[in-house]
Amino acid sequence: RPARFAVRADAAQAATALTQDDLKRLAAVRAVEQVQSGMVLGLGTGSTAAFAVAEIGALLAMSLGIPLSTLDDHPVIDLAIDGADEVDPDLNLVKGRGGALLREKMVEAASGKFVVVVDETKLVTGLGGSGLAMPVEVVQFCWKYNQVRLQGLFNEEGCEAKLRLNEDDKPYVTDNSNYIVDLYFKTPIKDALGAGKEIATLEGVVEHGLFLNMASSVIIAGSDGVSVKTK
Ligand code: ABF
Repeated sequence: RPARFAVRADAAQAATALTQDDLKRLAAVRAVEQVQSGMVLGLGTGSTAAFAVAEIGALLAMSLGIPLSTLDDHPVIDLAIDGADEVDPDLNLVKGRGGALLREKMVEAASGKFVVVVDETKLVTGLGGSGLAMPVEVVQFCWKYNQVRLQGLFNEEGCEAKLRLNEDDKPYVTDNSNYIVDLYFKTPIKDALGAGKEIATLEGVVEHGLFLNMASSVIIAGSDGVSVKTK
């Protein structure tokens, strides 16, 4: 007789084993619950923010889609939703591994509320602690000079400053026609606020990826569910 039921030994596991993309989508969907009719939104880049954009698109699909604007026309944004590369316990962030740090910082600084959406892999005990890049956008002119100066600021943290390259070994160029010097720390940055200030004093530095005291809340999706941290 043909079987009427199939019991799969891995069924329970299959139901709970969420992929990293599932987690990103969960965090993004939770953030979009804060979107209200008539709001001006700031939308970031990256795969997690893309889930938020898709969700908002789905909400608006019955009408006209999302009308796009600029800070010139809408200098005040109600709510920004964006991903991050690192989140520390005080909700300070490293952003910009995707290369869009300048525009993201402009949009998020203009937003009344900035909600960060991440999966749990982005949590660090201190910024720079993931061992991955903390980007600094610099003008192309004499970029090596600034690479050396940036590395010099963080000798104690064992920092290595590298020009970001494309796969063809040519420099990565940002959407504002600048270069990126990525800082790799061996230990977390001791004083992120001080570090941000020092980096910003270097002539030729356009922006850095430390987003400090900017996030209103962080939505974290992990294997235990979705949690929200608010300052
Ligand atoms: C943007 O996308 C960037 O600031 C950050 O570098 C990146 C995070 O991407 P993902 O959500 O794909 O990890 O938020």
